[in-house]
Amino acid sequence: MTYQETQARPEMQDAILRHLTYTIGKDADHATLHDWRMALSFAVRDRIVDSWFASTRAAYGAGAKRVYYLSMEFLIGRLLGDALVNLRADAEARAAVEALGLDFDKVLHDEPDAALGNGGLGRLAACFLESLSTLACPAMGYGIRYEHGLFRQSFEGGRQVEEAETWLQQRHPWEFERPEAIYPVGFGGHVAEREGKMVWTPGEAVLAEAHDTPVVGWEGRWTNTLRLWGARAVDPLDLQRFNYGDYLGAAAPEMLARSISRVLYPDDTTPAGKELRLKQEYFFTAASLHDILRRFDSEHGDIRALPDKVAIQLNDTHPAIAGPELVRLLHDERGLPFDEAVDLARATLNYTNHTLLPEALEKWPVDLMGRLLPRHMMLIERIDADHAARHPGRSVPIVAEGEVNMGTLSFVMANRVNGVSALHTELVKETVFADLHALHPARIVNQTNGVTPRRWLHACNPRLSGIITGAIGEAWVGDLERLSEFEAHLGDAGLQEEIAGAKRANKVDLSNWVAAAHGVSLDPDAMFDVQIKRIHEYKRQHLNILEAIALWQAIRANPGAGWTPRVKIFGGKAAPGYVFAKKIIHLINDVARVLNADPVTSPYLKVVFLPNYNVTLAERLIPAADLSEQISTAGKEASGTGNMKFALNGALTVGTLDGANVEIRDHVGAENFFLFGMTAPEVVARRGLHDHAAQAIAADPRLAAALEAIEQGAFSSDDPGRFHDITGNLRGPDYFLVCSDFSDYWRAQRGVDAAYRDPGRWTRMAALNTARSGWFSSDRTIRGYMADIWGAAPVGPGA
Ligand code: Z2T
Repeated sequence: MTYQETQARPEMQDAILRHLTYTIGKDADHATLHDWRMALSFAVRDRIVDSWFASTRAAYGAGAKRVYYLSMEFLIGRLLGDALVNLRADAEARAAVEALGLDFDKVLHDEPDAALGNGGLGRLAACFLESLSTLACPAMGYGIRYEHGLFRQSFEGGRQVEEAETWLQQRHPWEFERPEAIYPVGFGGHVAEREGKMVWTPGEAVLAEAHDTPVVGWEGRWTNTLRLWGARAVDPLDLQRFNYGDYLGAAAPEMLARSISRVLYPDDTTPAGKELRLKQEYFFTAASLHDILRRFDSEHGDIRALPDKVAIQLNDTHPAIAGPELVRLLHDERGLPFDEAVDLARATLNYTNHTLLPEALEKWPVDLMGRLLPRHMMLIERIDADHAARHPGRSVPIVAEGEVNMGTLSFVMANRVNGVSALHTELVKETVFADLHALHPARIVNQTNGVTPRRWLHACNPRLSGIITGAIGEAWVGDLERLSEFEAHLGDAGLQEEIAGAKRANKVDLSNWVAAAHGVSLDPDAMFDVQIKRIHEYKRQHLNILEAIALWQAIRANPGAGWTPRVKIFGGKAAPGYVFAKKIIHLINDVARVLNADPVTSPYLKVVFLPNYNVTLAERLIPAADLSEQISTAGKEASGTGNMKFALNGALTVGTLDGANVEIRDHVGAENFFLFGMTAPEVVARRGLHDHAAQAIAADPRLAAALEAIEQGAFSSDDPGRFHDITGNLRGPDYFLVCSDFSDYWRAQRGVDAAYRDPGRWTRMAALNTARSGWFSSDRTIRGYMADIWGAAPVGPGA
């Protein structure tokens, strides 16, 4: 049947067939799953575009203040399902796709997962974009259109293997190329004084080309733009070389230019320190600021109004070069006096800090900065001298020991600096920025992270979402604090049964998927205990696996003791250069192999490490989780956001008083949270004991036996010494205090077991976690940024 032959059909079905025919150029009889997914995506995109234009017009019409979110990372995941949910068109689309004879879920799962980020920082940026649209705040995200996002992970013999990720290999239906928004970005060259003005003549230039993705908010009321820059050569082909027959050399300029947006650096909390990385940072920051000023100029006359009409958020220090670049644009290019340029830039810029790990704070060698960005290096030195002059004897240097401290630069150039949880913000004031905080006591503010409830409850957990809506109506989806109304219904035994049934069905779904995708069978009646996040010593996946080993030994010693069946599920990637983290992955996989093959213990304890953890896998795991592992060394996890997603979906947390765990526990109630471990000040004190690990091991025979089992090769009989680096570290420096927190973790986990053995009690606690997690919506976070940092207001009609 051809498009032309058919008669009237429902609108969505018609739109899908129209796009299949005229956009994809395929006949329904020969269309592949991919063709259908494209056709549906284009049909959905059409509807978003209507809302997009209306929003753009409304923002211009109101002369509204714009918010710009500059981020090296946007961990978006899939877009189709989310867009359908936000447009309230998911049921309609399902019906249309099924009427065309297709499996709707298969079509959705055909979409690649856009992983233009490492972890929490990038996923937070994606949640913020969705909330900015939901709240009708005129905003734009700016980032890099990486050709290759975060690497794909697989395991070979238990070891992590990395492969390039290729999300752009297929046509990407969500973006619009903007050939009219192309800016040159310069590097290198020299600076000369001409008629009293400093003029930078770059030695090379690349083009930044805009690619726009509309981001639709809840109910399609408002749509903002994510603008990602791709790098291209100014002259794509060196004709002279081409004419000499040097075809490879002729394409070299294009290859070199494109390398800037080729690949996402896979390091999460440690800076890459590579020249290409600094180029990426300047590339997207310069293009974004150029674009922002161009838009400002088209709407407003006087550049002095910039801070009234523009608020720029720097997501960590990655775009910190925005400070000197904005000063350069205002002072060098527009002729404002230096002081005024600095003040205007500072009134416009804000900076979010995402980590306290000292090794994570970006520093660039002065000679590299001076070579790549000579004018910026001069401006940084002048900003530094200026700041020092204003605070004689007390100032904190931006440039010291031959390096530019990007955190200090960001702080000095920001109107507001924010932490991402209450505890983290206090620690920011007391540690990294203590001296700057003393000079600028009003600058640091807190904005505790949040997550979008559309993706992280309503879309990924339709069963629980439906139960909540059945009890309190559906207003909670756009106003998550209304989840508190759910609590009054929890006394209803029928409702509790429904909640337990939904969790159980989610666990069956996950088990079926794990069996099909990985050939591992899980028992949906066992407790699903989940730790999913980047692999890092401070996040302490090794504490979790040590507890698994100790538990295995305890079950073996007394199999009949009434153990609570548990499946420990791990997911997460290690930075390719982080050798210790990769060892932890290997250890977990080796332990899993031995434990799962043990006929005595495996009915009670299994361990699985699912490869290639990403947003899509999180959407499968979180609704099926009973227990959320949030076990970082106190003071090290700035906030965490997975912790919020789990609580919202009715998983109980076993966790330390770290990051936003503190606030989660305050909200859900201490009696509904399994707390263990030292507090942040106790951690600092404990580290002062030179033999803290040895003391802890001597005091806990379970810990001692678990370490000995690893050392004796119980999990690596082919290579008993394989994990000596791990056990040696734990017995020695143990900087993250795995040993010192072990006994209390074990105690808390046995409390978890006891609670799980009482299903009524467990379901009540889980449901209270859901009902009391409304505060963790990223809508609340964005309202906070709008009020306390940006001075931005929503715009009608979305308002
Ligand atoms: C990251 O995901 C985070 C911090 C970073 O510091 C870098 C990356 Cl890629 C430079 C995380 C924090 O570890 C986490 O606690 C927090 O919830 C998240 O950022 C969002 O704020």
